[in-house]
Amino acid sequence: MNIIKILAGTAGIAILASFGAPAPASADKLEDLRAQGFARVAIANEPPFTAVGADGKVSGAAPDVAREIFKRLGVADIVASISEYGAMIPGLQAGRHDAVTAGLFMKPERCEAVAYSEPVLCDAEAFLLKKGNPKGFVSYADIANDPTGTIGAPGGGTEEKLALEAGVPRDRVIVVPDGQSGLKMLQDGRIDAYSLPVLSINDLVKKANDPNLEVVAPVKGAPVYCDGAAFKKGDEALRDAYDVELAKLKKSGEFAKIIEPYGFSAAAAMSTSREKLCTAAK
Ligand code: 6CS
Repeated sequence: MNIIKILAGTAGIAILASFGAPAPASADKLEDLRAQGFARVAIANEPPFTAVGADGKVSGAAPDVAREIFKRLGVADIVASISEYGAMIPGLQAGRHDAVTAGLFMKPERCEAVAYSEPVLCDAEAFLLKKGNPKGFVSYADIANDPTGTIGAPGGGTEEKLALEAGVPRDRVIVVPDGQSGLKMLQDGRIDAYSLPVLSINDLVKKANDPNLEVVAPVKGAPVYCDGAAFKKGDEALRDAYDVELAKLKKSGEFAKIIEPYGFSAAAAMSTSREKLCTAAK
């Protein structure tokens, strides 16, 4: 089968155009992926978790770990498509992705919907605010308690859920499609706070070159989350094979070499487990 990866537009979204019928699905998903020659992964384009360059090159800690593991499993490459967090699990369940490798944090309700690998990337939550933090927001509850407070967060993302659970009314939680949009909305005063994981916010600030920004990290009362690669329920054999290679990477020190240059802690991921994260208090 002749596969061509077509880079569409400036978004650099790697779109797969396959010529010839895809390998027929078999009972062995890993064999299917080996025959296909690549694994289709969902990402968000939120550095340093995931990133797509102007040339379409996919990087970021999550895809870099996934690429290495799939290679060791005999799957030559990954082909990424950008998705909103809230659409990743439905896309996986609908067969549009073979895995989600995007920093999709493990939480009990997600663990019921997908088959997660063991932990990969851990991070706390942050607020991006105007310099001086004019409304004094350090927690999601602060925003809920201020009737004028507004917060931007990814659609279907953890920060959106944390804001709603803290009591911020739906009309004051603004869905933001990506980091650059969130930064602009904050700079233009359309939101009071923009919430993403700490490393994502720090990456935005580093690139913004704007002295009128301030970061609150960690957000008071919000847990540290960890992601894993997410597989479709039913693909547990593939997930287990992935975990075997992930464990080898962790043990050899290669896992740290991949993720720590991005700012992530290998020790943080290795100090917890899927079981702990999937049974954590809701
Ligand atoms: O898993 C999530 O929902 C969150 N994960 C990341 C890496 N960024 C924002 C998103 O809400």
